[in-house]
Amino acid sequence: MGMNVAQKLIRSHLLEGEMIPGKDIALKIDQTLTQDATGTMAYLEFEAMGVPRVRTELSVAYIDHNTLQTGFENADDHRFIQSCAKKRGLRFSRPGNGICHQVHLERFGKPGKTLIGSDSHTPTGGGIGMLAMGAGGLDVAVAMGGGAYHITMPGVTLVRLTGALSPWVSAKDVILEVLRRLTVKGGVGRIIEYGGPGIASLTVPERATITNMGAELGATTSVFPSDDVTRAFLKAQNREADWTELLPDADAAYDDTVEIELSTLEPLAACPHMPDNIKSVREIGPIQVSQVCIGSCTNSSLQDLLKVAAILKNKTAHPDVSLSIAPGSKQVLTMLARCGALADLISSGARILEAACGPCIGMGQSPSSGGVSLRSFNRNFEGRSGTADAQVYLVSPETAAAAAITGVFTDPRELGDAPAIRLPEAYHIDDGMIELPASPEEAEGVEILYGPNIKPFPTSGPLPETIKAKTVLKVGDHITTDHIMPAGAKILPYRSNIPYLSKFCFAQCDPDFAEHCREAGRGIIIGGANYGQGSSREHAALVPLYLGIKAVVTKSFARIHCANLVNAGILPFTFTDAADYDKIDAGDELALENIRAAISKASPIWLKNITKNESYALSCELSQRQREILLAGGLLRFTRERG
Ligand code: MIC
Ligand code: SF4
Repeated sequence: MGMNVAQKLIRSHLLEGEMIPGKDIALKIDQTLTQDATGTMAYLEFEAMGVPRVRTELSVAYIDHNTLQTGFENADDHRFIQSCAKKRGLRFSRPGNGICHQVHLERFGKPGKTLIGSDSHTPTGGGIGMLAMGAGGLDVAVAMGGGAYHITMPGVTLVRLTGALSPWVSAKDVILEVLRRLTVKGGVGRIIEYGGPGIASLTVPERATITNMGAELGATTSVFPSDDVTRAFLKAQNREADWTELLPDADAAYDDTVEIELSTLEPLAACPHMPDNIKSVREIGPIQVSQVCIGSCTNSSLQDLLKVAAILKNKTAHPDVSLSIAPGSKQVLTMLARCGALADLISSGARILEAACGPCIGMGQSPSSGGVSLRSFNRNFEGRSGTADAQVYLVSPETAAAAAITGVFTDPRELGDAPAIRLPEAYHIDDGMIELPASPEEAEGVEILYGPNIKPFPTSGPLPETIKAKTVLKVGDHITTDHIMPAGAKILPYRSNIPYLSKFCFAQCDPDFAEHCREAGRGIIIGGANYGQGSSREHAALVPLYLGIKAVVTKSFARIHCANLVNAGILPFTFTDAADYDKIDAGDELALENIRAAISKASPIWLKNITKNESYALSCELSQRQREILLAGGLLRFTRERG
């Protein structure tokens, strides 16, 4: 039987395992990327591994998240990452050069290659036929050292596109429609592959919007074939030599199929506070808007911002709307400036931000109290914007720009003719902000520059025989990593200072969580379904580890967070019978007995509730390697022991 694109990418990188959905597989990783909010930890871990130089085809360290410098911390972290990159053989994308996913797509991504990145939106690279996946910092550090990346072989869902988008309807509306149908956990254990005659009408930036926000489905990744559209994009980036064709076989099979006729789509929005809470803009009606933010790795391409500039041309943002625009990269910003579109944006009153993540991660532009903010971003989790009671809607750049003019939610189709945008035959190429590493000889003399904000990170010891601990927290379904370890301008500067970060752990769910953990000495967390969705930040595992969390027992986990827990040495179990979740209360004394033996022999595991004198069967869907990692006390110890 023929193969689909996802299977071809996996087959060509398979180091261990069988390509049977659900089985553990090990993949060779060609490229890695990090950003600064997760990168400091990834490089500290890489240093702890003692590997002198990266062993990938290409590794890039980007600075794009922590760009607001209200103290020395972020600047010190940038300098630390820059010195690591220089010494260890990575390219360094300087602050101002753009958002990692946008720049990687423009300048480095290659069809047919594998990429892992310490950021959950790494699947953006799937827009040009890469197998690009988000991972925890330690997994990226291991891959930089030449190690394999271990995942569960996913099933492959085909999203078959037919027809073409109507005017004013865009790629963002396609992924919002997929989210509406599949929900934020519908992609778990799957790769979402796009195909069908409709894909020919989608440009690479449009495809990248779709694969980028596929992260919100919980999918392992999303991918488009590499075809003539991909070739044209790479040619315009002066990289035609990087193109290879990658198409599904004519008789390729898929585990399931979703059909979308593009012409039937209309402008959509993800309503507060989940990316799958989808309504049509029409249905939402003309509610008042106080802020519009355009940008983020989902919608900050030249194509997006040319459209926005055309919509805003000769208009002024509504007096009640604060409009900000963050271009995705220096390339995008330079080209907007050269063609005059930047002047149109500036004259409209848009507050032009640097080419970085900015408001998407709460680095500034927090909305007013209770404010309605329309954003072209990918996540609208409660509080993520920095304003606890803000109402954040995720929309296309077109819908965002329409509201910026009218001051209310507006279906952009009411604005008349849609702007006609032509993509350039050739992008402006200037890689001057990418610093090359030192040669192996020169590298010896390069010093790694640690700032005073960099503190040692916690590690766990070998797994004990028995764990007795209190339920220090019980939470419901869909807990995101933003709940576990919030981000934002005030906290992000401490991503290399776990003791300080620990004060904010779970603050939204229980403001005294850190205090309770300290009093209890050690603890177990009880969670609902899809626990740990969202970001790849391993801080959501390292901080709980620091606070003494030994196990997390849930109805189900999000993929990357579950792997991060194992890497940190925290036990991730699920209830065999989800109804047992209801039987445990916060404060209950729990015990896991003979747990070492159970993990090593893969024998049944029971959670004893000492307070209630009950026991519950637990499931442990871990690979043999993950069991060994847990026995060793985390991936770092495991890697050191195995060399
Ligand atoms: C995000 O969008 O939540 C982030 C910030 O990019 C994270 C990474 C991080 O927490 O640093 C992600 O998506 O992985
Ligand atoms: Fe940056 Fe936002 Fe993209 Fe995360 S989702 S990488 S914070 S732009």
